Amino acid sequence: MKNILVIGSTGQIGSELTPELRRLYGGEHVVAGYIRGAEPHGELLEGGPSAECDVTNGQQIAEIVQKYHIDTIYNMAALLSVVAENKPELAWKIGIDGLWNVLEIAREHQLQVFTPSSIGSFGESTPHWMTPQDTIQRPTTIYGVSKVTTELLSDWFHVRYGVDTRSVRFPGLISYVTPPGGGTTDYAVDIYYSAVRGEKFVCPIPEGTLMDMMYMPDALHAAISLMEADPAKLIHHNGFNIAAMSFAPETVYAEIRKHCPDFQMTYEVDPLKAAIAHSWPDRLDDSCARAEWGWTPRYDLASMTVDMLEKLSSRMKK
Ligand code: AKB
Repeated sequence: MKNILVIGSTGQIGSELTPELRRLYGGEHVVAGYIRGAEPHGELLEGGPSAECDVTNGQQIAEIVQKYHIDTIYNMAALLSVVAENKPELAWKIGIDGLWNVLEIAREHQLQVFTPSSIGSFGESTPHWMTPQDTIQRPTTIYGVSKVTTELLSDWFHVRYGVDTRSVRFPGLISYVTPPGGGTTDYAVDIYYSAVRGEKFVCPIPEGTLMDMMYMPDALHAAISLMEADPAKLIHHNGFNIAAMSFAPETVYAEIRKHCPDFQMTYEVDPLKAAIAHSWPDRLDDSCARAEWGWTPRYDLASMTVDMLEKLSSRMKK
């Protein structure tokens, strides 16, 4: 039986990943790690053990690993791209110094580690259409620089010390549970909130800008199935391209209007978000993930939109 620590359990992904891991492995086997000021509440607090766990504090992580006999860490602590650009030192401290702490503890205790990478690990010079698994990675954001470093450092700990490190490059993630906050792809979540509230949506990303996106249930499924994958079948370990859908603002707007015909959208482009979005791929080629560990997404834009609108509407009525 696995004993799992989720670092960043109250964040955008952690707040849904932790309950899903508890459902699969049992509540008592999954520790929700949080930082002061972002304590768990409700199901996250009640569904299993929780512990203060600042990724920049190696001693704290080591104590939790020992206390709960942890064998697996999901290291979800990170700043998203726009926030990182405004707080580069903090982004590095959390993303890379924090990762170093996690990997060192993993080396000592031979733990399995998942640390997300992102479409942000690519840059202008990357082929934008059907971006290959192994290609040019010269990002121009600190977020991207830290994600490439995450992939390389995780690979290095695997090759040098045999640590079982694994990761995927997440697209923009869309969910009705915890709002993202500070990413370039956040508009693709915000647009659903505006539609359900009956408000006009002001889009910060220019018309025609394609980016990979994914519904949160598929993202959770990707992380967990990669961690469960047979190591003998893995050629890559870190930075797997995964893809589900790719769209521009006008495409998701048109899809939402099929269900909310009065919904309106205008553009007020944010230059930083537009520049970051422009440097990222339009569509990833995820054939290595499909071949090596059987990755397949369950949601496309149409099925995600039906589910998002239904779930958000019922949450907002409560
Ligand atoms: C962001 O926009 O920063 C993230 C990402 C794609 O990594 N959602």
